[in-house]
Amino acid sequence: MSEQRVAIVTGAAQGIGAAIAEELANDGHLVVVTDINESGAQAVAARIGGVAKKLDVSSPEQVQQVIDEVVTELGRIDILVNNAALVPLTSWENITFEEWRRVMSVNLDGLYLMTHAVTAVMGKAGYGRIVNIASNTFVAGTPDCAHYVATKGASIGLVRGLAGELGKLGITINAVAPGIIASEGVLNGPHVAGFDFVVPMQAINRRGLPKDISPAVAFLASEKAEWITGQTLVVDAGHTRN
Ligand code: 4PL
Repeated sequence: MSEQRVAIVTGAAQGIGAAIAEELANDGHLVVVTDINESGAQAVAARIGGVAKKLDVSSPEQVQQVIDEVVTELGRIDILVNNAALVPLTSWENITFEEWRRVMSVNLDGLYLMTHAVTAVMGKAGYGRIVNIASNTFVAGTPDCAHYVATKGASIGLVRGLAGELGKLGITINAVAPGIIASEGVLNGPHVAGFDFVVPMQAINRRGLPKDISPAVAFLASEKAEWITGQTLVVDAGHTRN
């Protein structure tokens, strides 16, 4: 049994997930770096002194396997950060039912599978911190990713709908909603064009970085945040304000 708190971060091989993994490690936690990209997860884990696990969060079998391994090997799970997601840019007329289903599978089924498996472990211990990475696209109504925006709204819905049940078990659940961030995923994809019109709308006019998001997540994942649950914290340099 690890004496450190054990944190699982999904989609942690790069971008916001990797920054969160590093921040949690700097806070003294033992971080399980999970990603569908196994070599990427291993590189992050080696850098921060964590443990890597290959994981596709849309697979019920893989999720149960990884949770069982973490409990067997480390003895506890204190923190879950649901970060893994597909982030396509597709106009509505071009979203096929296949693409819709794939986005729901990773972004929503993944939330259910990870959260359901982890709360069973946290509930027995009477302590837990869960943070969902949502997106300010749910606030802004960003076009050309309606399936993605729908899943990010649902991730906020899960936080609101589940907080009451989890509170009785000593578990908090909150969401952090970033704006556009210069992550590998954004920089190497079509969303990179969004900086041109989003940065001028921000109160702070530079491109956001993964390390601009991770402190908010680490706070909500800390013991100090005991009195905060069922909430969504928008972390977008003031792009959206409501
Ligand atoms: C404002 O979550 O919040 C692009 C890509 N632009 O994924 C996002 C904004 C993207 C966003 C996001």
